[in-house]
Amino acid sequence: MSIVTKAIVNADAEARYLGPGELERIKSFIGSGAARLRIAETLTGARETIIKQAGDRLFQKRPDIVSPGGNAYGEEMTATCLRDMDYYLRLITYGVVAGDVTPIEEIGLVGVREMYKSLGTDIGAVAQSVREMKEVALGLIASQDAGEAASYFDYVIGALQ
Ligand SMILES: CCC1=C(C)/C(=C/C2=NC(=C\c3[nH]c(/C=C4\NC(=O)[C@H](C)[C@H]4CC)c(C)c3CCC(=O)O)/C(CCC(=O)O)=C2C)NC1=O
Repeated sequence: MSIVTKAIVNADAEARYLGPGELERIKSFIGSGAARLRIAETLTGARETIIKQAGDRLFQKRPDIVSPGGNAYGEEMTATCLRDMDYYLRLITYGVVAGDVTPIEEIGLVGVREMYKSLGTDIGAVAQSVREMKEVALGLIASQDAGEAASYFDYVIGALQ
């Protein structure tokens, strides 16, 4: 749900007009709209490059992951690892467009700790993969949009620590 819909649902539940705080949040949401759409377009257009380069950087720093006995060892497992990175980048574009991290949390972060634990995946390394995607992405995003873009990556990184 976008923050506009959310505010309307809350206000209507109390049969009241939108309050100053709600209007302020909607104003900020609309004010950042052009930047957020630019960011989402860049991330979407460059998704293959971002995942490929970030994956290379991750496996260079953590060769153990793709070595025999590693969680992403072998072509199929490496592909699954890169797929998870693609999932997180996609969810980040949802958050960017919505101006809200709730979709990222609900789709990709609830229960994720237990899930990776049961898969024997080092969740810290998944966080590192998102950090690498952030670094690559920030190299492609206009500098005036970098802060806004970084905040969504940082949210995911924080939740995966
Ligand atoms: C959109 C929300 C969503 C998420 C997040 C998700 C994650 C997810 N990652 C999985 C597996 C996996 N995830 C990884 C990922 C990695 N291993 C590493 O060491 C690296 C650190 C990392 C890559 C950065 C690997 C290697 C597997 C396969 C593990 C196995 O089958 O033993 C699985 C188990 C089922 C499967 O193989 O598809 C799920 C459900 N699925 C979802 O629907």
